[in-house]
Amino acid sequence: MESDTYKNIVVTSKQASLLWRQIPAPQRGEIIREFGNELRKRKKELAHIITQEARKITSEAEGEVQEAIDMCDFATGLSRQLYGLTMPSERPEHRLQEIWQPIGIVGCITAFNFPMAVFAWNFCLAAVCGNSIIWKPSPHSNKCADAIKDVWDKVTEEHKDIVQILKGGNNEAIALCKDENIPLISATGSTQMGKELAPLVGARLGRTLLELGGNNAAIVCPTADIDLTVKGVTFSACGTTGQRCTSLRRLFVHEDIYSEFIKKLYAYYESLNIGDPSNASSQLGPLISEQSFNVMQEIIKTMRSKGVKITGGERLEIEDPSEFYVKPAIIEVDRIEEEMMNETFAPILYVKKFNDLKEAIKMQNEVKQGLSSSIFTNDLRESELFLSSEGSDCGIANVNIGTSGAEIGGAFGGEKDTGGGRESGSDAWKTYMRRVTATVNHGSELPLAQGVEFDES
Ligand code: UN1
Repeated sequence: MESDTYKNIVVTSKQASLLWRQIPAPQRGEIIREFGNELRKRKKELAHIITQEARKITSEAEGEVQEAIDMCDFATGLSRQLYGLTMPSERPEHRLQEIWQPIGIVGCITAFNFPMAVFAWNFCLAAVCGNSIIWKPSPHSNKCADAIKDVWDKVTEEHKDIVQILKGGNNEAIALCKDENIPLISATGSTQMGKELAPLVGARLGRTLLELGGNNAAIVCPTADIDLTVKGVTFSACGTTGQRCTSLRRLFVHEDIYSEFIKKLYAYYESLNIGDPSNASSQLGPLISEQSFNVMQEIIKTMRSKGVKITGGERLEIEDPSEFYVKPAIIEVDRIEEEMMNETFAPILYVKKFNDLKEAIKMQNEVKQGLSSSIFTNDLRESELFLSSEGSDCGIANVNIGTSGAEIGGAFGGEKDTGGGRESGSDAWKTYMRRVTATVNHGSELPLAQGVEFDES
């Protein structure tokens, strides 16, 4: 894609990054702090836009803006902590150290389901590290992107251009991925999308940070607190109408507690309020599109033909007839079905019995994706096994909470088909910088490393 608009965006972003990177990091942090303060002031207004466009319930939409605010606070703190290590040099009067430098432009591709927070994960780190960002939001969340851009522009006239928005679809994503001006592409979306985009970036030896599909599982052990587990499971399976990459898709329940647990799970599902997401009592809004609904129905149809027990899954015409509200589905299976191996971006929860924890962990890990996982237990040995090298193979492993709803302080991302990237907290910032290893000789001799002799005279 070589349109003038695209070229302009890249040129503007590049120029903006050259100015921005000269600002000392703590001062960049100050500007990000102001961005966070402005988001705080406009939290309800921004959440409302999320609810209107992405159809998230009010509380989750506000939580999403909060996630962006938290990222600003995190980046402000980080602005004084972009530490480089100093290592002892083997040579006298030499210093060996790492210096972290900005990389330039970060290309950021985000999905509809976290239209502000995932941008904030990337932008706050990119910006505190001294980079600019070109953001391609999902076509389903352009208004959210405009609203965020508006907040940023109000915070800084001088550096407003470090945020550029590139609206569009596949072509725009492909253009970013192929563009040698963009050293890092951070992309959130399906595994299929990642597999299409990553080779384009790889072909020019660019860097990718991929946060792709999940197929998250939870294991419920005999000592689990059943009421807590039912709530944790339901929030993870039904929150955001099952449209989080961290949504719970598969549940393995120990046979000793299976019947008590499943009864309570059905009862809790029955009590859920499904309806207009701007209504304070709603817990599930509609699916994002008719296409999502159709995909969900296809899976349910296939599972029905297999004769398994399915509860829910049907459409509810409770509001605007153009929207797709569904009853979240529970599908009880006796064996691992092929459909469970794939991520369906809708509220479908497969439930299966187990009798041996190692077997449950094996089933949990036996999918291609590796994003999030949970165990519900009060047995220390079980939770420690789950967190050990023999346990969950995911990037996120939780004990006694569900698979979704991570805080920003930890690094976020997963293994295998999830793409291996890490965003948000911990040391994820390092992906947004280039590492310079510097050896400084402050003596008057030139000793060579490894004792090499070259010039004897
Ligand atoms: C996503 O669905 O892409 O952990 C991100 C969570 C949220 C982020 C989800 N904090 O569920």
